[in-house]
Amino acid sequence: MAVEERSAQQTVPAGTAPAADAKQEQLAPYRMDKTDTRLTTDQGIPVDDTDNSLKAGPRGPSLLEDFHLREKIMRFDHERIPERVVHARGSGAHGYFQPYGDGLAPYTAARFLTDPDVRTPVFVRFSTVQGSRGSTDTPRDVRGFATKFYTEEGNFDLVGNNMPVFFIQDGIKFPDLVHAVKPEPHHEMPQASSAHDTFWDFVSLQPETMHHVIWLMSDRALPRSFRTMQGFGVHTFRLVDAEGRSTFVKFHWTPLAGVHSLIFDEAQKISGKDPDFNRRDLWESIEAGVYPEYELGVQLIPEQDEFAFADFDLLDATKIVPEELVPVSPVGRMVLDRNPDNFFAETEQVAFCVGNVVPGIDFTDDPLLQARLFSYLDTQLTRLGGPNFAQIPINRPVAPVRHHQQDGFHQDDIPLGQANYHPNSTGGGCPFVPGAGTFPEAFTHRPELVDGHKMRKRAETFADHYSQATLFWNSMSAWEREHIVAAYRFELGKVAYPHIRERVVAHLNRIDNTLATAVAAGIGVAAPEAVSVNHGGSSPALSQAGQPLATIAGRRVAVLAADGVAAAGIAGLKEFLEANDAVLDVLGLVDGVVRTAEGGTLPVTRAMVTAASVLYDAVVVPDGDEAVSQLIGDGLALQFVAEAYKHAKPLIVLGLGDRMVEAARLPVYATSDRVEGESSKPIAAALDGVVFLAPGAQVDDRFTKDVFEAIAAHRHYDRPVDGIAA
Ligand code: HDD
Repeated sequence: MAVEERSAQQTVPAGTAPAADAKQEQLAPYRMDKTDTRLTTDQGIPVDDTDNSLKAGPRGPSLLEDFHLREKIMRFDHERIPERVVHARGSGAHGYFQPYGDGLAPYTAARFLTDPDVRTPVFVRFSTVQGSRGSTDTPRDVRGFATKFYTEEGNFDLVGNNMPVFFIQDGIKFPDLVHAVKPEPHHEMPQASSAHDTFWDFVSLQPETMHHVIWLMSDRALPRSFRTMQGFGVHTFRLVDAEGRSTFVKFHWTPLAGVHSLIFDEAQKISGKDPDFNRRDLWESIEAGVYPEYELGVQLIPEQDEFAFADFDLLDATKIVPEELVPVSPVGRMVLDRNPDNFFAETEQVAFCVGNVVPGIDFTDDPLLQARLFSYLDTQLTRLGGPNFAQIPINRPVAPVRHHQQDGFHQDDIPLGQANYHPNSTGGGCPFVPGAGTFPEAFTHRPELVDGHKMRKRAETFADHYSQATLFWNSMSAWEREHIVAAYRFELGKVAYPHIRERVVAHLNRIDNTLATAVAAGIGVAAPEAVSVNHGGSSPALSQAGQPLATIAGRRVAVLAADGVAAAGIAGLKEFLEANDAVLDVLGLVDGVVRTAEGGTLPVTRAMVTAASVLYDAVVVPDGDEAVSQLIGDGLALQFVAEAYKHAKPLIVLGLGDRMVEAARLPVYATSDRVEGESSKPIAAALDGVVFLAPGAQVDDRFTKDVFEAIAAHRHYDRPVDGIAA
């Protein structure tokens, strides 16, 4: 729903005089007048010159009376607001959520979750956590996944992350965690990285972090795209029905494009080549009509099963509820189909709050959640300059707003009448609160008996910090484990203090001895002696291996090109990829066009020097004797192919392009296999995600099927890559 439509629904408080209607014009959001395009000041005064300040003579001093100069510079000086203390870097998108059916009707009174005819507008902001607003998109980090549902009963904010657990159990530790992971206070380094002393010092002294830390060391911390990462509400919430009966719930977002990640070397290179990598991908996908889609799933746990899980406490945010114990049921779909009109007005000014819940959803006593209920409201006071941030268009509910709040910085409303208190008779008693039990739509906190001594104490059911980290480790495929070990080695390799490295290895040993030993071997720490801790359990749902090969939508493919390139194969491939919502960029040695073997020209999307293999999901090596010879002679082109191979990406090799695979010294295709002038592969053959098309062969269904599968798989980690120089 457009901002204009939403704001139009901001109704005047019930009970105000009809004369109020005339005033509503003034309540509309501040808008530039687009009917007259001439420049004015903020006060609407037409401007005659915005390029020269008012001076005493052309070479004379500037004059204080130049109100246009003063206003222009004053506005510029104050353009920045404080960035978010965490999650400062983010990207947003509009869309909608719609339930599949009424399956949740027995559990919740929230209509937006139970009525399949209700399409609820949403705004989602994805973010990194550690870095500043201008930091890179691809550090090893948790990603925020915050969704504002503009429901007819008010705003519901699901402020989650792309990992289902959190570092700490009690919100009182949040400032410590954030201080430790952010750049160190004495020199403000490193930016957007957990690979430093203070982070590892903190986590190794606070072992409840160990489960989340292993997620952070996994590929989950390097999402290929916001379109290909999961989201989790993390805490256990409650669904509440109209009679006040409650069911525990965990919220899950699953991307329909599959769950895919970068590898760390690639992520680091992308930080230099395109620091906006994930932001650009989200923007361009939506512009291209390839809308990111996510399925909302729920794990439902009956109230009486609160203590049914022997190994963990539902109120402990460092734990998951394994899907093997409680399956995730799909309940609806979210589609992101519109980019923001203005980054600052929407993405920067959106204010999420975990406390924004609507009737039908309620909290639990999770001590992490409870602290969040305070923090989000509080932080906006500084960030958005006062208490009226709910009036900013992106934060306004579509539900009507009626209350007695008043004044404060940036009050956009002009409240009418005398009645700014309750109860009143000067305003006809409005807005009023109907008598108890006569206003079923009202949010009613679920009555709950609370009985306990006042104390600062952690429940004993929160005491196990290792079993679920072990579960995660046990559930990983071989390549996922390799990546995890490499990540620990990298991060701890940046830690200067040996005793911190040793302490972390000791914790890892309580997760799994092979993990601890492998990490220790890379960081100069003695291998720890095995202790019997691994319970052997695993949860296949935790692994990213074996994603469904359902789609290649939104994938970016690069074809290298030079004069003499055979255009026919490229044309067939392009048609196939575009029909499947993937993109094919032609990268030339220079910009412009290349001459084709067929005698025509092929436009170059961009010069290779402005691109890099790390920015693509797959690489095509073209056919054409002359073109292949030129590409083989170009170090950048050879590096492009070798690096894509090393990063386990699909390589599509057309005709004589296989000479280039050989020149790049890739192991998949030895010279001896190839008969001079033709490919040894009959028509099309796929090997570890390298797909060949024989010279002169047509792009046919067999070939495109191999291409589809190679790209849909995303990465091919079974390849031997250690010896590749890239
Ligand atoms: Fe938080 C922002 C997610 C624990 C305090 N948090 C923030 C955002 C996300 C999360 C996605 C960015 C929202 C946006 O895009 O504007 N935070 C989480 C999750 C947590 C969590 C999934 C654990 C389950 N957070 C957490 C705790 C506290 C905070 C325990 C404090 C006690 N979080 C904040 C904050 C932020 C924030 C300081 C910074 C900017 C903002 O709220 O609006 O209030």
